[in-house]
Amino acid sequence: MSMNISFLKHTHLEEVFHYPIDNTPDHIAIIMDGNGRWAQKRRMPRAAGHKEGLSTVVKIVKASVKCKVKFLTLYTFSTENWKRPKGEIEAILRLPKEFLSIYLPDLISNNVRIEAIGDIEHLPVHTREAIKYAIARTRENDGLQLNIALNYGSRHEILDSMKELLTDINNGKVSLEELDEERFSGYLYTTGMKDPDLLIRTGGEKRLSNFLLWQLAYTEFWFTDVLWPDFSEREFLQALKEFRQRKRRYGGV
Ligand code: V0D
Repeated sequence: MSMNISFLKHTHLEEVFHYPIDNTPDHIAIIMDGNGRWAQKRRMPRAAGHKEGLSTVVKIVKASVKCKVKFLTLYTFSTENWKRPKGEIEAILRLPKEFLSIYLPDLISNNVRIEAIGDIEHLPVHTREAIKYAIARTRENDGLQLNIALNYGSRHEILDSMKELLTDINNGKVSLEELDEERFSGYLYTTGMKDPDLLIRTGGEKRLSNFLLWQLAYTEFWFTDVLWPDFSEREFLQALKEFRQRKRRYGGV
């Protein structure tokens, strides 16, 4: 296999860990919590925690490429996050450009496709443009699909879908008889994606926080107290291992 793995070559994880790809979840969703607390513990501004969290994103994207994960959905910014201090919001919304200006070439050469879920139209221009550019530049890629959930809220997504669906029903494009779960799923932001097989939440909380409520109906949940900036390939592979064990157990019944 001759793919350019330039941004992987400094990690020698393949020598340290065994990367089994059987029973690997096709779709992993992650709530990357604990960045602010990580910084506060170090008497640093919360924004420093988000920036450190960006390095973890790089590591986990690399590991996902290696494990042949098909979809990785990262909850980067929720609709509720607008309640935070202005300075912190501004720092967070600079991260896409910061990340992409360094890693977009590597993502392209690793066949990663970037998608956004959520309302990106109401973001600052520099944030929106960086993401739109990355989506356009990676549209033809068919490796890992990296879904960035930003300005995302699940109830809002469901209502949005409902409004579109009702419009189509009013116009006679869809009839009530035809409406089933599959058809409704097609109206969500995750159109065409398989539902997540595994949800990871770091930072110790055990709730969904308005993330993918419909899509997580049958998903395995894996929680850790580790704060997102401290989360590593090791924990990620541990989550995958436990996922495989759960699958094997169900398979045995
Ligand atoms: C902040 C910790 C990657 C959690 C991780 C909404 C919150 C760092 C991206 C990103 C953020 C990656 C690719 C891309 C666009 C964005 C990101 C935000 C915040 C802004 F195309 N991490 N990350 N975007 N955090």
